[in-house]
Amino acid sequence: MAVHDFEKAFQEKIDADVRIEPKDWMPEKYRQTLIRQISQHAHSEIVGMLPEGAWISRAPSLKRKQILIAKVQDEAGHGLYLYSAAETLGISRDEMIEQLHSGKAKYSSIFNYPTLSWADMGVIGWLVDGAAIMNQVPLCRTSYGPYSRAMIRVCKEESFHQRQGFESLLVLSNGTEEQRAMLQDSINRWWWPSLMMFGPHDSESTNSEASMKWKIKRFSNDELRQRFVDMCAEQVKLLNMTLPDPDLKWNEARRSYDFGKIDWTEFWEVVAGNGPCNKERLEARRNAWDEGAWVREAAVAHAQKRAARKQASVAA
Ligand code: BYC
Repeated sequence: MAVHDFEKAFQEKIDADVRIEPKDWMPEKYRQTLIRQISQHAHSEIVGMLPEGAWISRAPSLKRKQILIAKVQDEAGHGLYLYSAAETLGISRDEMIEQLHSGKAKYSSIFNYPTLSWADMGVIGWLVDGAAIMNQVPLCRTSYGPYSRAMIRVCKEESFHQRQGFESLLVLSNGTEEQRAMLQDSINRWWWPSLMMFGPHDSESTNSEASMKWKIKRFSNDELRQRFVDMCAEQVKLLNMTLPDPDLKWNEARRSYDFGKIDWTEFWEVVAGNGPCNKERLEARRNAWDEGAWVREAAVAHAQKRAARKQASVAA
């Protein structure tokens, strides 16, 4: 078959919602797009552990500390499922990590903002995990089999994360004046960066056209962002708080909320590595990698010893 015929057969499979599996033929650009998106997603999970990890030792009670530890561990697990899914496309884990550490691979802009108060833990659960779920539920039906299967498990855990976040905010919202002020301040700081998680406007989204054709993405950045705004504009009322957007207004004709302009200059600055915590985050990841070298070496030595012992017992 000529390449053109392979491409045609590939697109027909996608159109018929048949999953693409690792050994199936796929266009090189499809493979590269998936490696880019899945590895960036994996890096986001791993870097995403840092802002929350900073509050484990400062959680206000044993119960909250246990929940936070479990959540951060879940995120490590998500990173691992996703690195494994990306490896099925022919890139090694070491290469992906190297791309993160050298700054070649991106990770979500949201994790370059600092966590300044305890309320940030709940607000990250509500807004950041909420945005993540909005974006990731459609990925459970993405066209690449290993990615879609990883996302099913990730989404189940993410929805629990979101609920625990909102529950902790309900407690704060019924607390003292000081706690309510801390909560409002946290919402004010996280709202706009959460909207940026969905990526640039559709008109600026360079990867969307191909990703939609290949059903890697099933909804556009702006569609998902709008759904998120509509959801949060209602939920914030339950907290008796406000979203920091004077232009947020219900539009009866569209049956959606209108909202204000996103500061895209800030977004691109953060993506380019100039956000408040970019340097700190990458340094933390590089240090963790270097300090963990002995663990990786010990694991390899142990595996080799076991393999040699097994071979010796088979030969005997
Ligand atoms: N931050 O063409 P576009 C989590 C880049 S983990 C940084 O629309 P695409 C969580 C984009 O990469 C959250 N960069 O791209 C973890 C592209 O540049 P390149 C992560 C961004 O891929 C722990 C350029 O801008 N979620 O939720 O079609 C605790 C143009 O964009 C961002 C995922 O990774 C951004 N926000 O669409 C709690 C989900 N947005 O690569 C929570 C999977 C865009 O061409 N990923 N860029 O140089 C996706 O669904 C898609 O990749 C995106 C972007 C919707 C994010």
